[in-house]
Amino acid sequence: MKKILTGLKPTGDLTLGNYIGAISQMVKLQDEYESFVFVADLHALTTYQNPDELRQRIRKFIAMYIACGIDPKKNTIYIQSENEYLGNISYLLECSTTYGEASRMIQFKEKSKQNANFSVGLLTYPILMASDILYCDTDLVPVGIDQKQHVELARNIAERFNNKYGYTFKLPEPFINSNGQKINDLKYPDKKMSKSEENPNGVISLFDSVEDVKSKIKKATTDSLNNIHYDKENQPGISNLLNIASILDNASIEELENRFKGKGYGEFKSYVADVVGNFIEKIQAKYNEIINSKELDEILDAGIKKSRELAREKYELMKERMGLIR
Ligand code: ATP
Ligand code: LTN
Repeated sequence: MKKILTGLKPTGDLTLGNYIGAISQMVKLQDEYESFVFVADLHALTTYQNPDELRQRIRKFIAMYIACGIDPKKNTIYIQSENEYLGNISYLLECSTTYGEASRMIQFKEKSKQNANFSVGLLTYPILMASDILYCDTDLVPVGIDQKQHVELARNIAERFNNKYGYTFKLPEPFINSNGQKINDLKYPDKKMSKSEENPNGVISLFDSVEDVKSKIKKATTDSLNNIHYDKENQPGISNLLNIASILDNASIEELENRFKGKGYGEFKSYVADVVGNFIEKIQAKYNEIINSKELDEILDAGIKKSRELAREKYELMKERMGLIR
């Protein structure tokens, strides 16, 4: 059976963008693939995280994954930092990655510009991500479009390692949701909806109250064309809302355009607010059932056991291939 894997970093509360870009794709594919989902807590540390908040957020992530439909019976669910082999694998992969390659990553270029005191971890971040992907022979990596370049780097590193040392890694591929690709901020619809965004008005957190969600959608930035039409260039706000509703309500964009032909933005926004509100209500009910359950720890124990075994095997193989044996 082929394998899929994805991780999300606990730098803030999970957003609707995270759900659409990564989590919902895993839910869709979990019946056909052997699936791995984790909390990328090591990746969160490239910027300072308050330790108490981080600890709580990690558990919330796991419970929310399950509430969103990630089935613990079909997925290996774990916390990245509990697998100590990943850091070791990462160092060995760093030695097969050039500085030029790492510093050309778009995310590194953007984030290093935002903060002159960026950590070295920001540069090596995609190589740790390559370890996450390569240690268990992942075939497909469901991610949002912003992570595509990192998955491609993982593939290049794997290929180079295989050429130097003999076949060790399967070559992974990114899997991008062709429909939504990227959910944008409701206030600034040219910008990605992001969990570490400081202004909460344009971001739908999966933990927002239903009232807040509806109010944010009703206040979303639109345009003055008064036409419910998918046109990312000229109508980015309306296109974003069409994307969101289309995915959550399982309707095509064309279907929605036809349904709201000649209708006003107020009516359309009310519809989108109901769709998202119902979704949030449903997942939060499930989340509240599991967040304090013992079952959550059992799931994590089983998940990390399997993940560590696979990582240990791959680490030993890498060492052998590289001459790190007695
Ligand atoms: P940060 O604000 O800290 O950069 P983020 O909200 O961008 O966080 P990540 O943890 O970097 O989230 O991303 C987790 C997954 O969710 C990745 O696969 C990413 O591509 C996807 N994702 C994040 N935001 C969006 C979005 N707005 N639309 C679609 N996919 C998204
Ligand atoms: N960098 C990713 C999180 C992440 C990831 C991974 C995603 C870490 N390791 C492996 C897919 C596969 C992000 O979304 N910011």
